[in-house]
Amino acid sequence: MMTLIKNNKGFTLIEILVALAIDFIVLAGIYTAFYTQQKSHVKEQQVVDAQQNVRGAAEFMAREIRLAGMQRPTSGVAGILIAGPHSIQFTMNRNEDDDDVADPDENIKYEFAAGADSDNNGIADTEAASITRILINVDPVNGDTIADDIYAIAFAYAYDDDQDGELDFTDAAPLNGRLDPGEETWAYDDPGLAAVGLDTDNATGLPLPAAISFNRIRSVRIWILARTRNPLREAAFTKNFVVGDKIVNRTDRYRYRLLTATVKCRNLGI
Ligand SMILES: [Ca+2]
Ligand SMILES: [Ca+2]
Ligand SMILES: [Ca+2]
Ligand SMILES: [Ca+2]
Repeated sequence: MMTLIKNNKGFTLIEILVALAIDFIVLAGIYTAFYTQQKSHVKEQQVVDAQQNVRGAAEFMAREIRLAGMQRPTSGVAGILIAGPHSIQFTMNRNEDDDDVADPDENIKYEFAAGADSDNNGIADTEAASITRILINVDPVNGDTIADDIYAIAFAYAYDDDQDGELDFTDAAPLNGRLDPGEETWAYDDPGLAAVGLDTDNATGLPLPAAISFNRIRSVRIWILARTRNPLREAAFTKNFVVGDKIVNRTDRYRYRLLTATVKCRNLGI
């Protein structure tokens, strides 16, 4: 008679351990894949945040700077009041029922938050700071934050000093080959030079032959360099950015986003 020999001993301890070990390896694999994906997702999100942060700020500033000089009042001046390399202040009359630039949002200044750039070089002293929108008619010192995690900021200004309706450009001597002939000249008012007016060439850092009155400004260029909130790279990485008249060199683990915008000030020069 044939006896069906059945192994009814169940699993041995070794078999159970092997099975558990395999389960563990599989689970660890799944977890690692998930964790890596999650980590890269978080990193990507921070880069996107930095990008949106800087783009939002630049668009907001550009929209408002475009209004500089709108509806000039018969008394007082509307236009650009400060044309600095790292700050800008301008006025406009937003409401048609008065003739002034005295309303809360008619005199605006953009710059790093108070105390964030005490050596005034356009780079946040603590490597990242916020940009502030100051409503001068409300509080000439403190304003609202429009962007965080900003590493550097710069402004430059193109002008029509000969008033022929075109931006003045460099033609005969294109600044030692640094500019193409016919390229407009970008300049700013260097606080270190006594003249009030555009007195320094943005491309060379050299003084202009004569200071140019702010009311000849026709365009504004903005540079904003933002960085991610946290260091995201595995190892330090070197990169260079042109921010206004500066070349900013960074070697660190952060990711950066540089945004530039050129604003035609339609209300200036009319
Ligand atoms: Ca007004
Ligand atoms: Ca600084
Ligand atoms: Ca011109
Ligand atoms: Ca000056």
